[in-house]
Amino acid sequence: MRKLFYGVSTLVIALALAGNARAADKKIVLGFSQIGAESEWRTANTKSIKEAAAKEGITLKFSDAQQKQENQIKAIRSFIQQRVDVIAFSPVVESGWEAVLREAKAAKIPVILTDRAVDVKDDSLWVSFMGSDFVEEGRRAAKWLVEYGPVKELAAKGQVNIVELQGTVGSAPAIDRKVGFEEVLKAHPNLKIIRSQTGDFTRAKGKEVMEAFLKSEGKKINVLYAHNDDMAIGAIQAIEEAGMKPGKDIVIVSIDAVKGAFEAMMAGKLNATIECSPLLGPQLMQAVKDLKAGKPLPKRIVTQEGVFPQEVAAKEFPNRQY
Ligand code: GYE
Repeated sequence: MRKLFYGVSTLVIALALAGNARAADKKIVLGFSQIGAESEWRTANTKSIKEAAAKEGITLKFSDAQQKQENQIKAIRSFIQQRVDVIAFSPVVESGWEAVLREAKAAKIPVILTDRAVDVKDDSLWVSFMGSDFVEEGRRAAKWLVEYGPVKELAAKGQVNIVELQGTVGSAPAIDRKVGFEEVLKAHPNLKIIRSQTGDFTRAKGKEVMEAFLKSEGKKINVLYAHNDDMAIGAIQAIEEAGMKPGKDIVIVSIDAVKGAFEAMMAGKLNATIECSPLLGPQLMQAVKDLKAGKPLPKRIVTQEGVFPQEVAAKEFPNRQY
């Protein structure tokens, strides 16, 4: 009897140990819903996330929503069904996430927001938001602009006409970059936004909308403020095709600081870019590991970034990672 008891208990202990070892070996599974591939920024962001997951040994289930919210919601539902350990996503727009986030919470799967914020009343529906301060980026663009020599000269003489290419309608960066920019302009009544329209963060749309601006406003346009570099690059093409000199006839400031912007600055066609780092992969993987280890995450993790005027482009270019 005693022998049998020891035998059984040894077996139980052995099984428990094996089970534990397997649990420790088990890789963390992260479901990530990406917006799409609309810009150089986004491509760099995807690369950063994939590389960081591979480096940390985290199993990444990656889904591309092709810039559609409905696809992101579908992807999140499928992550819930697959019972992933953590869900992370970059919400294409701010609103409309309550239902699916409640489903994730009910399934006890923590959600991390990367890059863009959501607008939900119940903050307990997500654990942490990591990404840039887009309002501050808008402010930085405007602050650079009001200090830029040629713009100062124009403003001393009269009205400076600005056209604005907005990002995706309803997205956090489009909303916030407009707010921050306008906030600074308030103290400079000679700088006026005369036209503002979305270019959906893409080169093609940026070009198309700039063509329309040029058609209706022509030589009146002094400044272009684009919510990302890709739209600025598209607009540069439109400006050249209209027989004007981008960076000279029209001063251009945009946001992201991707390589394409540095190339445009070195060619004298873009005047400044405000940095917005897409390299969120390493900090996302750290947060996922911390979560699984039971460590509390800060509710907000802000990315550190700078401003790059044309004068420093050639010197900075070799240091750029995206
Ligand atoms: O600026 C733009 C991209 O959400 C910060 O999305 C991101 C923005 C970025 O398409 O290029």
